[in-house]
Amino acid sequence: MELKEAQFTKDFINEIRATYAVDLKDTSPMEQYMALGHLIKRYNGESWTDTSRSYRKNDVKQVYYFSIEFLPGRLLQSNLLNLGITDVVKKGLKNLGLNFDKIVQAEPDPGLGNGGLGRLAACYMDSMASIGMAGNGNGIRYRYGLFKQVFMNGYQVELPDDWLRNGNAWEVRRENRACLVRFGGHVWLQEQPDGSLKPVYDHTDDVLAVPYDTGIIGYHNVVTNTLRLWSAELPPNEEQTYYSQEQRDNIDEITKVLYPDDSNAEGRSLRLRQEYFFSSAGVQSIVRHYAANHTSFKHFPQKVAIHINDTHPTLVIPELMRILLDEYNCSWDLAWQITTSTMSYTNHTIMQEALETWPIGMFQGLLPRIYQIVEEIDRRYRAEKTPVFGQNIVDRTAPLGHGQVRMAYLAVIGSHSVNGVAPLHTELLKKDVLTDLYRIYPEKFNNKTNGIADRRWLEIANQPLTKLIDSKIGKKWHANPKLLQELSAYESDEKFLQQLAEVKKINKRRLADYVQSEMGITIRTDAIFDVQIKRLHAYKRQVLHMLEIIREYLDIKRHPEQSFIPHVHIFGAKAAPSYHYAKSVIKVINALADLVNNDPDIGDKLKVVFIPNYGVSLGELIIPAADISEQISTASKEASGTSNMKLMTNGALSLATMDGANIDIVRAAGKQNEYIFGLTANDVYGYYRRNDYCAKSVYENNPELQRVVNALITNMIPGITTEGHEIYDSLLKYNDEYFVLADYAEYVKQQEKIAQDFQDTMTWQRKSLANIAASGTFSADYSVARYAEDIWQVPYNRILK
Ligand code: NBG
Repeated sequence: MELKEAQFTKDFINEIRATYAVDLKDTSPMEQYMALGHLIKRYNGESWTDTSRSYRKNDVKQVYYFSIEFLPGRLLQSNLLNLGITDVVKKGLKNLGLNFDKIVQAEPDPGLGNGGLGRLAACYMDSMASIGMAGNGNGIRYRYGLFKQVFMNGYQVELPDDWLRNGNAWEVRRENRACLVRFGGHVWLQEQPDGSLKPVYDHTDDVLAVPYDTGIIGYHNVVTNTLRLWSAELPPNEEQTYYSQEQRDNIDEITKVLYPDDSNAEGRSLRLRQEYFFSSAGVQSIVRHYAANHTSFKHFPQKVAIHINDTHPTLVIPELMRILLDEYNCSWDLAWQITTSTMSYTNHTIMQEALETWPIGMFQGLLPRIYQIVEEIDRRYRAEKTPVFGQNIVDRTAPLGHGQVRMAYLAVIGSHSVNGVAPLHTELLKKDVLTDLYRIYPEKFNNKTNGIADRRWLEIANQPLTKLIDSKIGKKWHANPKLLQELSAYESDEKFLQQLAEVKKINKRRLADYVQSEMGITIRTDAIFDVQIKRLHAYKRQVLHMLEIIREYLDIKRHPEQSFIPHVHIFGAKAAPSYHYAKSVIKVINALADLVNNDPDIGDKLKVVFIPNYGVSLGELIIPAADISEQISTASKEASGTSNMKLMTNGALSLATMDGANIDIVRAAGKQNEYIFGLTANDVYGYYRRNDYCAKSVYENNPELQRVVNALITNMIPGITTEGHEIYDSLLKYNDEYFVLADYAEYVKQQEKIAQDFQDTMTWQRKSLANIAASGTFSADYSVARYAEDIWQVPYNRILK
């Protein structure tokens, strides 16, 4: 948008006065941030209205991306960037004597997601708007985001994240678009005068779903899409109904907290209520919007695509069926045809425990009408498929089985497309996790490799690098990130490689300053910054990284005279509060950090930094500073990974197993530019098949490994008696479920190679450059373009191949 500095300063001062009734000099950075947010929202108001109007007027097909998590990160900088007014606003604020960075920091980072899944949903929102696609988000407005993590005596402690305390500058409450969501009660079918059956409800618990909309601004294209998050409230008190405190609490609870767990299906009925709540409210509002502009539902799938992001929103399937059957008198066949042509589903994990199931009793009690519909879907599925595929396979895959409602199976059966998030992951879905359903519906399965929001991870998070790239290849890559490939032309340009090294230094300095001021740890910026940032999970193997630190520590202690390339190990990770083992790993790494960081024999050769409360904003600080990107999951377990892509774009070299999208990164940047080690997915499946993995014999055959693992139980690391034993036992007593010991030797070899290679700055920077240049292909712009073409069948404006 066009904006003159004088206009901006005038508007900003007026906004401050109108909102806070004080002079600018008396405002806090939080107040300045809120005023700025409101002002920008107002500046963008017309574009938002115009976008919705034009979608309506042209009857454009719309995508609705349903996700129980959205992890957008702070919005101020990305909105300024996408509107193209960053410089004007920065200059204006500076001339008013304000500190832009402080204002940026005042914005709370909405923690409405756990990790990759939620962050991906947010990246996709940004990209859909940026390529000019009519894409809407639909989720939950949690009152409290993911817990704030602090460490006390090295243990993780969870504090509430009160992100709405000062209000939310970006959202608009739309009470006039609220709808009722029904839970519980009784339902029966009553014959109507025309002979049809209609459900009658009795004693239901009704909840009012109120939408809060946030404009998602596209990159330099005057498009503003909508992210709609629902909040649960008391219904209007029409019939003078009295609500007990318990009923009020029950309603409040629905949108109070995000489940702090991204892999285990929570068996709690509150989670199911959350899922139905936002699925139902979302579908109701889509149908209402559609019905206001169309007379027949026949063409609904030509106008609406509903995407199910992991299993949590699967109830959109029976909910759309319910509305079409009960409220619009569609026949079952027509309703089913409309529903399946509208729905598509992404699976995000191969971990069995993450495929949600609900006990039928609980499901039926909470959602009686929806259960009737699921039962009918199940009955028809069995009737249709048994004659063709046989009883066994149909029993294994039907929506109802073993007393459970099986959400992933319902999602596959009720959708026209099922995709994995990296080529290996999609293959494993076909071969293993969903193999029976793949036999029945091979045509539904396809791959859509994940992507990231390059503009956030480079232009916002890494301005020094952005400037350097722009100076060489111009700015066209901002809108078409594959053009980063043009940087390859500079691989032998030593001056450029030197500049690249300087940029990395600046970013390392920035992180080092943070670590110094927040944690009191001094780290040297000429050390290798070796970064592992992701949720804490056994399969992601933070333990393997931990063993390497013990090895390095023991090495220096035994040979203090030997030269050692300084190494800083940086972690960011939250553990689910109920995930005991993960919390023990945090404690051990913190204890190890205390030992290493305070040992005078070690000095500044080796440092361990576990930065608390990892999230999007800390990612923006850590990622640009990384030399090494640790992507060391057991092969076959990480569906894709996305921090691997962000780190690559910022010039980090991957220390990685051949898992998830690491495989694609290696293919894009070249194996010689990464550090690859360990078992492949085939190797892992081979062990499963033969059942012959023996962690103990790996241990017994490697004296160095013994020394390292024994450190967990020999009091070398103070304060971890039980936690050290737990990890030790997981490796040796319980036969090392995630093959940490099997991969140890190769991992160490790669770490040694890294230390060697790091000394040759030119070669290192050449590898770094190869990663940056090849990373454009992982932009979410391309990922959503592929979803648009292959799955959603919706148009978009920007040409992306
Ligand atoms: C996660 C996977 C990651 C993947 C993201 C985004 C869940 C359930 N899955 O590997 O573990 O990158 O989804 O697809 O959070």
